[in-house]
Amino acid sequence: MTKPALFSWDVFCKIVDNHGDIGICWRLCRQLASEQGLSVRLFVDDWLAAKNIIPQLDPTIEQQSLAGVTVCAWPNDTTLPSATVLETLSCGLPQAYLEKMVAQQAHWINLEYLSAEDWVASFHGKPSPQAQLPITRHFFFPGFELNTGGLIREASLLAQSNALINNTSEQARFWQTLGCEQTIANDPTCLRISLFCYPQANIKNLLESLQRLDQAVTLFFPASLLNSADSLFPDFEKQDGQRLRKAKLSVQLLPFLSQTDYDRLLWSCDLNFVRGEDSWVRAIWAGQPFIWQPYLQNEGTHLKKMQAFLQRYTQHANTDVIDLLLGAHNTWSDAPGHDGLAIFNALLHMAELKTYAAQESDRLAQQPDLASKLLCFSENLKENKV
Ligand code: TRH
Repeated sequence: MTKPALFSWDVFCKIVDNHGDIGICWRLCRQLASEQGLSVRLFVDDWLAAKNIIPQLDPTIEQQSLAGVTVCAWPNDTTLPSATVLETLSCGLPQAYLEKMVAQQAHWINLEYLSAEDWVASFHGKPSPQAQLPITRHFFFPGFELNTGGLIREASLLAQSNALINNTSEQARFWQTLGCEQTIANDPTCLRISLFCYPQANIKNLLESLQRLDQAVTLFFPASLLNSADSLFPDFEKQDGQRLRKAKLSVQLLPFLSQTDYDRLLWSCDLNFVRGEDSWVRAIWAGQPFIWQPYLQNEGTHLKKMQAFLQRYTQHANTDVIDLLLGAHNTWSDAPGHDGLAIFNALLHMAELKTYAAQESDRLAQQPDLASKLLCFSENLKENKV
């Protein structure tokens, strides 16, 4: 069997639920192709679900080239592996494909879930020899410290965000593409909040906190997700198909945005509610205050994950900022003993939270990004340095 070209990568993505799996894979594949010059094939099991994140995808074509990436249907028994195979989030690889990987001595890396917990650094990069086949799988853990796999960040991301925030006509154009220019023009000083969360989030507390605030607020809400807007905002007056209002609080319903426009929304809002994994990382890079809701897990595991992140993320904060961030996160995720006023308090201190969020975004951006670390890791595998 001929050996595959060294710069060719296969990435595997199974869409379990929501948009995180494909969101992460699509972003990473584009970056590996455009910034690292790799030839990348992305194998996806569910094309209809993938279309939410890759709208150009034509589900009737088995293999297509999009944004420099070859997007492919799940491999069949004749598919030959590339030199490096990236399984994502332990999605599993087809048996026949795995056997060919052994024959071709392909390198096998599994990209794990992001967590700020202490154990991550000790597991990152570790080999896991397989009992059934003479091949080794390697764990690659994203993370917040230098001794982990880092965070996904495109080379020009922070520059792009600064360019939009500092250019009022670009900003206006962006609001126009969302159909929100009138909302923004009517009250340019209103507090802008994006809301992407799981149904269990403490939305009742958020709405009460916003009503108490002595400031107009616009909430940008992806109407295609979560519960229907009617059940979330039952006593709001419908202004038109896309807008609801109650006193100083407006809700702007949004369609599911492209990843690029979703980034722009995060950059343009004063506060972002994010969830899961990918939107969480994007909110960090946005440099705006955010409140993250972890993906719900049994026995409160998600709350442990949240505490680990907050402990790490607030390492350089003063006690006031620590209290504000911990309080607001605990209330949003309904952690035991949370303080009913914590989100309101956070809303009263947006300037301090903004300064801290910008500082942390810049600080974390000093570290190498995940794609660069992944490439470096795979080079070390080839040279038997791992
Ligand atoms: O959709 P999620 O809840 O995904 C989750 C998590 O990744 C979780 O860890 C995982 O176990 C589960 O999936 C299977 O949240 P996440 O990770 O933020 O992914 C959302 C993606 O959708 C992200 O790439 C941003 C993108 N997005 C848009 O492109 N447009 C939008 O309008 C919105 C709201 C999101």
